[in-house]
Amino acid sequence: MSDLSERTSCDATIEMLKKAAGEDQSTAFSRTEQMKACTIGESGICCKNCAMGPCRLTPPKKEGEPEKRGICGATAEVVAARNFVRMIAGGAAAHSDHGRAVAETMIMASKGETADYKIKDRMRLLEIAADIGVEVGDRPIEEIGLEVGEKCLAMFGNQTGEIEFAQRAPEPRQELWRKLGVFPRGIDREIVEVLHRTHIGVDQEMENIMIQGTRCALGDGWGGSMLATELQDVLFGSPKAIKSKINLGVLEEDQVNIIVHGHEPLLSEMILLAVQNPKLIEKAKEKGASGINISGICCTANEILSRHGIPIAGNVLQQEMAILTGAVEAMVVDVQCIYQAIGQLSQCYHTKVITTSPKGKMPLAEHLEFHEESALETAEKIVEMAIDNFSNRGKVDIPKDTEEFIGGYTHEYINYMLGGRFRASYRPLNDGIIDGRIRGVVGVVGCNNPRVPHDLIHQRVTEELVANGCLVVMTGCAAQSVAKTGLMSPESAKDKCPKGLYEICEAVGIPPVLHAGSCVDNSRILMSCTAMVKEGGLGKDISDLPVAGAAPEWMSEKAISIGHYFVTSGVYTVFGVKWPTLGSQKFTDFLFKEYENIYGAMWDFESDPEKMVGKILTHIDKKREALGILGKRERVLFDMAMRRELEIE
Ligand code: SF4
Ligand code: MSK
Repeated sequence: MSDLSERTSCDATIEMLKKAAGEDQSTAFSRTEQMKACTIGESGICCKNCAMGPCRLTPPKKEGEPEKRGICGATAEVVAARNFVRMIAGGAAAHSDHGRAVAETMIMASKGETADYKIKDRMRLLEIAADIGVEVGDRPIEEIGLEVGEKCLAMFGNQTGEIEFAQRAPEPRQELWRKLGVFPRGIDREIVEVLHRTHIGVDQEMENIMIQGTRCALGDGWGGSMLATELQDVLFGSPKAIKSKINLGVLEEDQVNIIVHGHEPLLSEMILLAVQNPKLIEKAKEKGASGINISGICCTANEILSRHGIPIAGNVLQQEMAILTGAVEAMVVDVQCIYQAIGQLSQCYHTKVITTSPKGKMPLAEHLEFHEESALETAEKIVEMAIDNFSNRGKVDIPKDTEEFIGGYTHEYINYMLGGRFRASYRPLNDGIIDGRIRGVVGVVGCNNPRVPHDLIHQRVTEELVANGCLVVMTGCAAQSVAKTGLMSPESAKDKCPKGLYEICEAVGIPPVLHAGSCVDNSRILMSCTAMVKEGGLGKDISDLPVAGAAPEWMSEKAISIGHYFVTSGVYTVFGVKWPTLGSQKFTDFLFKEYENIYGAMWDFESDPEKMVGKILTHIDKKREALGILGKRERVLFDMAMRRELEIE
């Protein structure tokens, strides 16, 4: 493989990549070098929606040459739009099906059909009930929980009307969605309609295709993802700022190591309970281990971090690295972002990969199906399997690297931190933005992608945003990349921020980069933007705020869905790595330029991290100027020297 320091900024990952090379194992990093991306496919102009194709609509090579059309006559912009909205539908389906599982569990818990799940955060439930029109009165909590659960489940199947959670958005945004005909009706309906409209011979106008793409994405952000986040808070407790640590060094050499990986906390919460069972701890000791150690990968990690402070072993590109340590007895997976490669890799080490969802099986893994009625029992069986596997360990190589950080910043918790318990309010944040101490707020989210240096792009973008006075809110694997830098510790504010941002961080006791949770928790960022608008002084709609979104290392369809609901909710959003519509200039211009006239926000693409920050700051300053709060300010260019000795202005 090429120089490993150019592939990742994570030393633990480099150590494991060297081990993989020495033991002749392939990883996503090495396979990336062998698999060249198809340039026509990656630019969005290959259509395989029917068996007359695939049709590859490459642009004309010479001026005057006619544009290529598909066999059905489809133009490049229509093919690019169809492919793009199918990505949105894939992402929305993944997030929303996760939400459906949580709603179903909530109903079961409220009916007493499962002893393992209970309503944990009553206050949160009452707030949600009020928001979606469920009467509270003096009804028993389970009755309220049941009605809230049923109403949330109905949001999937509604054929008409409006998804209630979307009615939380600022009024002008809702009015715009109604005027444009993009207000989401039912989560499932919008996904199905994307698939229908993009079938051969249906919707042949890019603008109209995007109406449905937008309705589908909004059904994710303000529907499926939002209800997943909200009901998880009710069932497992709302996150609060909590200290933890990250990287492969969280694995323990003398303990049974269990990694939970995937997305839904329904499973990982039960594994957490199971590892506390004294009988199982005793059994682990009988097998020669000193205890049982649990850690997470990907968004499952973010879920149990935010609520319990459980350490994170790594992000999506580290799932193979964890197995390569030889120290993982079981990697327990459910859905999304689980590489099929870990089944194969586990055959060469002792790790048991255990699939648990009927929706996600894998060759060379053991399948132990997880059902809500017997959740804890299954979790205990899984823990026992891991304990039994401890004696099968071979050589163990655990990298030493770990970094401490603080996670658990929800929209509600930020509100509380800013204003205090009895006067929770976004006022200090809005005032900080108005008086220029905070330049703007940026949500940096999304995955890792081995096509770009792992972690490094996230870290560069975030460091420079902070150095330029922006408060950064992060989710997903992006948050895990930056947790490794120390920027998620309050102490970092002194060395990394300009004076104004530092003063606010210090007064409130927050780091300049806030870990806000998992991919579905991007809905928390929508609620934070809404709260900023409602607090006043920064315009009337989300599109007036000096805020932006970015996904510098994205790879999944979910990221496209997230980006699209950010943009159409009014947040300028820029993606890195590659952009999946570049084969059609017309469609790309529609998203990158025309969207600003329609939604007050647009998509953008920039693979260079420094230029990405430049675009974000330009956008934020444009919004500040429109609000009449633009102070003169030079951009801090974040070079290597600065990285070494950034001082307070
Ligand atoms: Fe080709 Fe049209 Fe079929 Fe797509 S739908 S594969 S463009 S013929
Ligand atoms: S896990 S969707 S790689 S963020 Fe949510 Fe990470 Fe992206 Fe999966």
